[in-house]
Amino acid sequence: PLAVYLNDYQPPAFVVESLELDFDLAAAATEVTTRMAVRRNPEAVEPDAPLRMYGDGVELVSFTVDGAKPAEGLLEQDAEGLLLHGLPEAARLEIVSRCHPEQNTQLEGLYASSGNLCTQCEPEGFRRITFFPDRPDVLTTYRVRLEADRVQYPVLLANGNRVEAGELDGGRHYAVWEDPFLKPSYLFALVAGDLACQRDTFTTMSGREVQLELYVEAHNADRCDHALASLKRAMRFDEEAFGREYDLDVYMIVAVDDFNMGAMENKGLNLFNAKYVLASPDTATDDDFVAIESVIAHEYFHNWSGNRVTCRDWFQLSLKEGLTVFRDQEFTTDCTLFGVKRIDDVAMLRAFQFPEDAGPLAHPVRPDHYAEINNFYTLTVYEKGAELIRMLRTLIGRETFRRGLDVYFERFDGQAVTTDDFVAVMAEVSGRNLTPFKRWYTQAGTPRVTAATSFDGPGGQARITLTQETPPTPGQEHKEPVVIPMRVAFLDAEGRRITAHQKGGEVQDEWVLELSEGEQTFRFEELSDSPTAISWLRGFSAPVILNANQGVDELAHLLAYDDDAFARWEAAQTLFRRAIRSRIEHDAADTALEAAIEHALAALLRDDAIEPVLLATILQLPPTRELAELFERVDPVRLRNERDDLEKRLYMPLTDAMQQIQPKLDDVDNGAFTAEAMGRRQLRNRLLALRVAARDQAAVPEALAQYQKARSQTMRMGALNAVNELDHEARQVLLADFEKRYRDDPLVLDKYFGLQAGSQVAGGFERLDALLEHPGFRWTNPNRVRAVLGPFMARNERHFHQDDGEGYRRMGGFVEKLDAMNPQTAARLAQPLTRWRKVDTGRGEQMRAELERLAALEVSRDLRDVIERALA
Ligand code: DPP
Ligand code: ZN
Repeated sequence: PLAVYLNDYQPPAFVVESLELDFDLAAAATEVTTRMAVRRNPEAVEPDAPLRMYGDGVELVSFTVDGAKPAEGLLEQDAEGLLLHGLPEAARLEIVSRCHPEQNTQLEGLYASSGNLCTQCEPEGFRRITFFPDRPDVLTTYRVRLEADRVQYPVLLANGNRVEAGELDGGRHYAVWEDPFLKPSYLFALVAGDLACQRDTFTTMSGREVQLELYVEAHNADRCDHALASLKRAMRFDEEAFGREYDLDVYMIVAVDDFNMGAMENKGLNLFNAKYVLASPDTATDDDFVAIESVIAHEYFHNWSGNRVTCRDWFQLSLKEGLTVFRDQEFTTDCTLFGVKRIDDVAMLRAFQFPEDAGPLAHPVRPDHYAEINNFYTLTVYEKGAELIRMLRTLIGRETFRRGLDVYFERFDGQAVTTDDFVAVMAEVSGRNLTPFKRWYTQAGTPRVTAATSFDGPGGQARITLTQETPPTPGQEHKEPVVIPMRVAFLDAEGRRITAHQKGGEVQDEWVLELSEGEQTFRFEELSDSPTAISWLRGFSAPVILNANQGVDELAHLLAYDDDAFARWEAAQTLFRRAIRSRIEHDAADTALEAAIEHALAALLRDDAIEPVLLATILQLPPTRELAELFERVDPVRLRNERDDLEKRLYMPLTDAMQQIQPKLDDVDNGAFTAEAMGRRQLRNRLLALRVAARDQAAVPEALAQYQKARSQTMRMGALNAVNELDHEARQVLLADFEKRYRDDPLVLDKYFGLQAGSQVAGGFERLDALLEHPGFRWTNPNRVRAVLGPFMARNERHFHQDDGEGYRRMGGFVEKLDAMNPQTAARLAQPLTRWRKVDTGRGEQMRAELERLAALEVSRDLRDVIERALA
């Protein structure tokens, strides 16, 4: 496909001074009247350029300029929409157009879901509703009139404040909404439907009362409390931590069943995938509760980082997403215990973003070209983008960073800006030259850092030498060094931090070393003791792959004592990785190493002081997809088997120790939703799963009993997850019961689909067939499709990577089928196939063959873009 380039950016030829949209809503065909006042943009490059209005699948009914039809030849319709030539300095346009919500299975633009009408406009959905200069740097105020059948669509919502409503003849009614804030079209939203409203209020820090309204289908009205409580916590947090106050009088959230993304931050009217709203203890796990809280917060935080200050163009997507993920991570950390949130974020980055950054779809946090912007809502733009913000804060300090944010929001309020603008503010407030830092935005790939140390006895000196290198990525052969903040501490034999100073510096017990060259040496003097271990990259201070060549004893010491939760967890992860690497590379287990790991884990299980949630997290081995990154190419089936076998070997001797902890966790299913209660449940479920994996005979009946007695979804899923890899009757019994219990509850049914599709138990293809035949399965519902295809490709190595290629052909076929309905979701689900170069040659060639088969078909631009990059 043809690419769009950042370097081609030009300001819009026209500004839109105001916009009125009238919707005559119906599912089959909706007529839209668009009235806008346009004026030539003084910043435009060409003084007499035409006005570009994008339109995608929209029928043009009529068009007038200042009340008259444009003269012959002035209005041009092309593949992208409309071009209007010969406009004067200012003009009023009126466009009548038509779109077809019911036929819209792409779920971009205006579409129908569960009998309701709703919209998704980011990034380029507005042009599927009407003709408009649909680009994020065209900001205007909106007045929206909605008219619809009163019985079918009793609720009519749009952005801003409702200023008028009333009844009309013929069983119809209307509502008028005005949004006083300037916004780009991607933040437009409307909803028409039959929905129940749960209400609450929030008083802002300046004493204004805001109405909070959560709209769901009536049968879900009892699953809204958590979302509303989360929203209020997020609103308070943004005031307290960032000084940001809400601005409209009402904040609305609508839950939608069919939704491509997680949620959407439309001004004053968020639309949410129902999965990130609805929760009750019977239907949602603790993880679901936490995810809901973080997505609610994320979309709320966008009100400032994204809406009040928005992106100039889509290359700047991380301006709002990286910053907003950073903000929601801060919020969740605040609600969580003991740094485990940080560990979870790092685990996700490693399992998903690092592979992306090392594969054919690698791209910079601020890309410089794209063929389809839908494919750039990635872990790199979001999660790595958030790491960049975090590093900036580490480099300039918390207070300076906070001041910079204040300046940023104030200076650019109501504007569409760039990541360069953001960094420039941080440079200004800190007085630092951050130009070298900006390479993080423009260079793809995960930097590799090597650390070496030497010591000169107690009271002596230490030297740390750090080197860095970023591997080539598609289109970027040569990389420059980036600025890497490396947080380190020296630990003594009891695990206490050692003090020292750098030349001319203060005595400290922790440092942030700034590595900005290819290689640098840092010197420390007057160490108070001789270090037993070095705690590296504390808090995961930079998104890099570190090789510190630490010995097993040093890692065990960190695992036992490190006061940084990340570094403690990382010590265990490093040991696990080393054991796996040895098994794969030397075809044999390193028995001494594995014995040492077992010994360290045993000590951890005896440690009464460790927080349950941290223990649960540390005990978990890395997932296969992360381990695959250790190798050039690897057989994923073998890797999974070795991983599972390592888990079994390590924990078999520890089943007694695990059993002994369990009685302390007997009371966990108590309905409490504190971080502590959730952490204890997590540990209980982890121990159960590890005991099953370690073939502890007593564990299976315990899982059955836990399932039967469970009063919460967390404990029920804990039991199911524990037995899901067992070819055992218990598994079938529980799954059958679970399906029966929840077959009419789509969100819980998705869990059932995920368990079945993600299990490696024999018969994976038969189960796959059965799931697709299940009455609850619909190809048009992204959650359902993802629930089946996602876990099958992510966790079911045995079937997805079956050596005859059956798994690849099946998934390729599904992607092809889905692509005809929903290209955005299809392109996303195709991504595991793009990893063919990482898979052993025999399988890799079959994956590639499936991609080539798809490439030869007429596929969507979204899917073609992914496939072409994967094959390049
Ligand atoms: N709704 C998506 C998000 O919040 C895209 N903006 O990240
Ligand atoms: Zn976002």
